[in-house]
Amino acid sequence: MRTFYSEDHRLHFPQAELSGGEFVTPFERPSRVEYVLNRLRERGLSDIMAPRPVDMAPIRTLLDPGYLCFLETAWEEWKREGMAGEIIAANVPARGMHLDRIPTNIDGKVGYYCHASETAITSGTWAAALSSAACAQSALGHVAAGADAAFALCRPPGHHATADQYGGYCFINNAAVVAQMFRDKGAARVAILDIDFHHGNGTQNLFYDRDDVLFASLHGAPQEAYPYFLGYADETGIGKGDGLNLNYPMTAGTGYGAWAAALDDAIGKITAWGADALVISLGVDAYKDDPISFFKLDSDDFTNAGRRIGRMKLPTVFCMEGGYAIEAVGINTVNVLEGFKDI
Ligand code: OKS
Ligand code: ZN
Repeated sequence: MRTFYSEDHRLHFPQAELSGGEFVTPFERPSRVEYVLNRLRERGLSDIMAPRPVDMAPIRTLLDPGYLCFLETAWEEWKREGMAGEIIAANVPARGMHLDRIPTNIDGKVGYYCHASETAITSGTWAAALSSAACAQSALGHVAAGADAAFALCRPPGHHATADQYGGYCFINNAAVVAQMFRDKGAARVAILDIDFHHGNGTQNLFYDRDDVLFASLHGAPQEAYPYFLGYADETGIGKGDGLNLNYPMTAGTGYGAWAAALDDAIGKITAWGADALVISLGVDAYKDDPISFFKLDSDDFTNAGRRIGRMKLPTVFCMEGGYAIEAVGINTVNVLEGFKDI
């Protein structure tokens, strides 16, 4: 299986993440990718290529123009305003306020376009987010040209990003862009299966009312886990998208038995629906030692999950999402890919 990877991910490396009331070195850091690359090579998956330049057209189809313009210019405006540090949202529109009037001041705009303040923007964030999307797009191109599957080693990740909000370390929803491009290239029904520990709120939002893209997500229950305000089982889609949003929230301590049962249920529904292409939001933070998550999967369980996904025999694009148990991120990610190939 070919991997698409860009060194430009390094351009996004904030000094700080707001966590537990302290500034800490971000969990989502450049070295995560090095562990995945090393493991790919160690296992002989050394077909690793740089992506082609990003294609803005499908990104513009899916995302809000004001949001894209904000991401492109935020750092410049922030500096022009004399702000000393990295961009961190401090004021977001809350209950009882205007949710749709965009401030002109950059500090206000940051709040408008952000849904979670742990995520900082720096000078290189936009370039890195574009390089991440480019990896996803090239992986899609490889599969559209006839490969069974491809792996986009995306960084920063994407599944929390909506049409007009960043957060949860995500800026551009790479998996959503791939799904849209599968559609544009003629796939009638595209399924996105999100096995990251966190609910893919951005992906859910983007396709909630659509009948051409099914979204299924296995995640920590929103009462207990970020993103807290979305991801309940009764969110099933709306209008013609009704029935095509499948959430599997699970409680703290969930192990592979219950998790795999949810995975099999999702796979069964994707198959019954008749998907003809598949996008996997591949986070490995369901791992037992992940520092910010609470499921109990072992490394071997990721191989098994990959096997189950492979049995669908669909053209598949894997997009890297989360996973922060740094020593194990490479092993767990590559285990999914190897299980998939194995079937
Ligand atoms: C809040 C924790 C923020 C978690 C962001 C989750 C990022 C992730 N202190 N998403 O899949 O891994
Ligand atoms: Zn995650």
